[in-house]
Parts: sequence; C-alpha cells; structure tokens
Amino acid sequence: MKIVRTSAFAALLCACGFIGSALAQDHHNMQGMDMGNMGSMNMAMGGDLVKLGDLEISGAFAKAMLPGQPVGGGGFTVKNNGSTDDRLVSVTSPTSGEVQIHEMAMQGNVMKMRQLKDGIIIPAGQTVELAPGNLHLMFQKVKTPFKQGDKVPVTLTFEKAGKVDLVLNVLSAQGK
Ligand SMILES: [Cu+2]
Repeated sequence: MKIVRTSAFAALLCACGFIGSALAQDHHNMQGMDMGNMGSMNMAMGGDLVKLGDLEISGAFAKAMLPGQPVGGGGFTVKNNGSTDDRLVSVTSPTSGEVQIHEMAMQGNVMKMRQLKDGIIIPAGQTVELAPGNLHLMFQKVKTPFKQGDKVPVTLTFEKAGKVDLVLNVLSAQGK
C-alpha cells in the first residue's frame, strides 16, 4: 500500500515538474517582498474585480508556458465578505482538458505538490490567495500553450455562491 501511494505521488511530481521548480523559485522571490506591496501588485497585474454573492475575486492570472512545458499554472484572490464559509469546488476552462486545484508546501528543501480533490474552503470574513508557492490552479492537457498577453477564460464553481466566469491575464513565465 505504501509503495502504491509513493509511486502515484512521484507521477504527479513528474507531470508538474517544470511548474514545480518555477513556482519554487517564485516562492523564494516572494519571501523577500514586503506584503504591503503585494496587494497593490495584485491589483495592477490581475483581472478586474468580479463579485459573486458574498465573494470578491481579483488578481486573476496565469503564467506563460515555455516550449515543451506540459502544464500551466495560475491563480486569483478570493475574499469572502459573508458570514458563512464557502468552498471552491471546481474549475474548468475551454483551453484545457482539465484544471486541477493544487497545494504546494516546502518540506525542508523539497517543494511538494498535491491535488486538492475536495477543493478549497473560503472561510467567512477571510481572503484566500491562489498564488505561486502555495495554492494554485494547474492546467492539464492545455490545447495551445499560454503566451504572455493571452486571456484564459475559466469558470469557477463555489459550493454556495455558484458559478462565475473569470478571465486570467497571462503574465510572463516568471509570473510578472
Ligand atoms: Cu500544481
């Protein structure tokens, strides 16, 4: 049983290997930034503010993909102004065969990534950021690799607030 779990995890790392290292790099870069600048940077680089019930979604972006890169990464920020928790259940995009919700965390010097099949809880009164180095979207079976300046349409489904369409602005492969 242990062997099966280990090999399945290795396969996931392998498929997302490139993104893993790129995101790990960003993770280090971001540690050097002060959080005061992060908010304004998100506003400037992301898509328009989208409201869905009690939720406010902003800073939607995807990263440009390099030649041969099999998967794409992206994210957004969601703020829950309501008094009850909500949950990001799923994400779809006509650009991709599948969009997975992933979580990354540093364990020692190793960046580990796993799919969150139950989605992400958006707690009442809190803001959750899907960004490199942490929670993020992983685009699988991308039909045409994302290029800087492209717009990537996605549909988000929340447990309580329902569905909303969003456009991710494609930034450089470095996420700038
Ligand atoms: Cu991932």
